[in-house]
Formats: sequence, C-alpha cells, structure tokens
Amino acid sequence: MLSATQTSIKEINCSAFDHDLIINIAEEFKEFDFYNNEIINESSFVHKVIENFSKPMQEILGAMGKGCGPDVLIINNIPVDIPLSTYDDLAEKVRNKSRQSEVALSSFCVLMGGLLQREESSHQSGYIQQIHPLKSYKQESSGRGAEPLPFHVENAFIEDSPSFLALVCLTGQKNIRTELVGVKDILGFLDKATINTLRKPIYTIRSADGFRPKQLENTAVIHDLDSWVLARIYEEDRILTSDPEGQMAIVNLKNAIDQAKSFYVTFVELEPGTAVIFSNGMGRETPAGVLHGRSGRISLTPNNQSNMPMQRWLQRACIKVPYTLDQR
Ligand SMILES: O=C(O)CCC(=O)C(=O)O
Ligand SMILES: [Fe+2]
Repeated sequence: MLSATQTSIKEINCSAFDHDLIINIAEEFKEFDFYNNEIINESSFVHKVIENFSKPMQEILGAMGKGCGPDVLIINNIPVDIPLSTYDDLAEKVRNKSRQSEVALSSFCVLMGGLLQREESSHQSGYIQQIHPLKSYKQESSGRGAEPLPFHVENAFIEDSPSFLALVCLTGQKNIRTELVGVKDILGFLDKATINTLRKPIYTIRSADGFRPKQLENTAVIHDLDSWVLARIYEEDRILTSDPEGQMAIVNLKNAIDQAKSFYVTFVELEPGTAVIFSNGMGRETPAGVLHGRSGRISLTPNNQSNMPMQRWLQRACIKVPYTLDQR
C-alpha cells in the first residue's frame, strides 16, 4: 500500500504588520541596487529585518534555514508592487517598479540565515532573477521561456547549488502551475543498493536550457555536504555516467520519479502577492526537499484575467545557507 507523502508543505498568511513592514523597507531602500549589490551586507537592512519581522515569520523561516522547517512554505498576502509598469521591455519594467518584491525576497533570505546567490551560469547574473517569458526565447523550457519545465533541482549542475529557492509572484496566469515533488517521496521507490550507488561520485550533471553549457563532473547524485544532503536530480536526461551500475541506478531513479509524479505531485497556481519558498533538494542529515517544475504554456500576449496588461512574472532568489563542500 502506498504511504502518505513525506513532503511537508505549510501555508501561512503574511500578517498586516509584516506586509506594511515590507512596504516601508522598500520605500527606505528604493535607491538600492538589489541586483548588483549584496543587500545582505547592508547592516541597516539586516537589523531592520531581524528586529521588526513578526515572531511567527522569524520562527518558520529560521527553522527552514536550519533544515528543520517544512520542505515548502507558501506565504500569501505579501505586498505586490502596484501599479506595475506596462513597458514591453523587461529591464524597463524592473527599473520602474518599486522594490517591494526585492525586499520580500531579501528579507526571507536574512530570516533564513542565508546568503543570496548570484546565478553565474545563467543569462541573468544578478542577485534576483526575473521569471518572465521573452519573445525570442519563448520556445525554451527556462525562466525566460514559455514552455513547461520538467522537474528539476535548481542549478544541480554547479557544485555550489542553492539550498533554497524563493519565488514571489507579481503577475499570475490561470492554469500555470508551479509543481513540486518531494525527494523523500522519490527515494521511497528505490532500494538501498540503488541509493548507495547514487551516493558514489561517478556522475556528470549537465546544465539545462537557458544556461550556458556547463557540467559538473565526478559528483554524486545524492551528495553529502557537511551535515546537509543535496539531491542533484533532474527528470530530464542530464545525469550521465559511464559506470554500468551507475547507469542502472539512473534508470531506476527515472522510474522512481515517474512513480512519485503519479502519486505525490502538489502544485501552487501562483497569484500576485503569493510567495513560495522551498528546499532545493536539500535535507539536514537525510535527503529531503523538493524538485520543482512548471506545467502549462505561458502566454506571451497580455494577461487579461488579472486585469493587468502583463504576462506572468515572478521574481526569484537563490538562497544558500552555510554548508561547505565535501571534498571527498
Ligand atoms: O515558473 C515557475 O513557476 C517556476 C520557474 C522555475 O523553475 C524557477 O524559477 O527556477
Ligand atoms: Fe527552476
């Protein structure tokens, strides 16, 4: 018999107090370049966040950062920068918005005790990224494309993968789902021998669409780092090895992903003012966290459903808690 999901998902509301706090901090830091500078190094920002956010928000994000919170946290009612400008050009849109979503993402990072991580190998090298389709890349399965995204752990092909991902929705689109499936739920379909083989440093992991070609060699798929465990898992064929036993383990892993997908996928249909924060395939001592994906094709024409002449637009932060790489 199939057991219940082992993935913990929690949904909370941002209190009116935290909501207004984000607006106030955004006003105070409206001149700060959140994309090219490390807000985490601004002690006045860090103090403001640590001293003012409500206790429930501090506790849940603090627990997640230590690896003892939920795998996925959904936060409703965070402020959305309104009005969002209707420029065609994404860079113009970003320049002309207030800084509320940037402050929300940066604050979550501070409360988790993490660092914002630049995405060096992507086309967006700043501390915060835009998930927004661009006409010329619409056929990509990526943050700038409009196609669905197969399940993945973000940046599993770089050694120093992010520990958490935070997404904030500025503009939503009906029937576009951010999907999540738990690492434990996937591994539940594998035997011990396969998991042990996935722990061996015999794999090469390749980058995905929307990233410069890059690969991580001689890595484990279930990778022990300090007291954390990172699952470098892709649904797509991006995990390779010449080792026959390793190849068998990848086949088994694929089957396990398929099984987990048919029983355990959850999703959020992001709406303006909703954030989702999840462990990027990271667990403390034991495998945990989630893979994420996206179903549905994003529309490149204005989104009338939200009464806003805009396409779906998320902002994202890659958050890294202090783990050091295991050099074994
Ligand atoms: O568009 C989404 O819902 C998810 C995008 C995604 O995979 C990401 O931001 O890493
Ligand atoms: Fe992603």
